[in-house]
Amino acid sequence: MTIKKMIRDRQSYVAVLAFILAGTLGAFSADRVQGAAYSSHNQTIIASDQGHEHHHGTIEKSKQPGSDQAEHHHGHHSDEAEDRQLYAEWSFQPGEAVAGQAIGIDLQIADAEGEPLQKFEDNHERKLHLIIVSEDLGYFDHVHPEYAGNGLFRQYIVLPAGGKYKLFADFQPAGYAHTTVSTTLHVSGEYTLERLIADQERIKSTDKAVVELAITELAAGQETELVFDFRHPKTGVPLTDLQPYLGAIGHVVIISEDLEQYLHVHPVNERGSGPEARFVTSFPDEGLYRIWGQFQREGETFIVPFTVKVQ
Ligand SMILES: [Cu+2]
Repeated sequence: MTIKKMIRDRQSYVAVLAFILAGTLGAFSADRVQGAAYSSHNQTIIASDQGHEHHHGTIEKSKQPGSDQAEHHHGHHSDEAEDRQLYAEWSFQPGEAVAGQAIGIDLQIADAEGEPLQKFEDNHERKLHLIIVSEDLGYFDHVHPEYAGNGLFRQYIVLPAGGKYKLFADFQPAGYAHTTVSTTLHVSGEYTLERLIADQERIKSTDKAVVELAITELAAGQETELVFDFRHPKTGVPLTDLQPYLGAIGHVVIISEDLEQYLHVHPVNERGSGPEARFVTSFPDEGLYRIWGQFQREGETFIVPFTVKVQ
């Protein structure tokens, strides 16, 4: 298991990380991370996995430039699934990101020899999914960078406050396994950190639905079922008019409090319209996790966040 890192150079702030998931078809996927040694500023990592809904992310601990330190945990067994290395390089413009101002994100993906990968499979109607969260998991965004060709994905974002943000990109180059890479972005500007606290009641209201989340088992390493139940926000009547969002009834992203674990989970039955949506996953370790369910109704998507404690 290894690491990751972050590097700063004169113009751009480049950080990279990656890891490998060697999954199995079972409920749990094993993952494995490999760090790449860096030299100057073009960094990278590797990744590949055969897992489907279970993506265990990893990230770097940022240290002083030059101090390579990273860590990863986790990795139960695994059939040694075929690992194909790839390199992912993040860069940000301007080099110093500022809250309230546009930040350009480039993610360049290349093969082990550094040749840009050209073709990416669609996964839920998109080639690449980019999730951005603040350090305290209070901020969440899910965007789909434009594919500019030649292995380059681009996205502009504006972040509301300063602080540390974690970015996770998941994608599948043709001929490779599904891969997740991540990095940390430091943004100048004021911010406050909220303490993450497990919900007492797993029920959230939005103007599209009142959503209740039932979880079968909150134990690390166990198969866990997440069942979202949708009611009309005014009448309380069970909703059956949920609409597909990116080809499925909903999408769930789960991130651990320490920002090390990233799970992107798709529904057991993609075609439903309510009043329930079921997802199966496995929390890799104990601790607090934030769960964001993304759904669509009346032509608009809505997000419901929950915080749970896994024993
Ligand atoms: Cu997405």
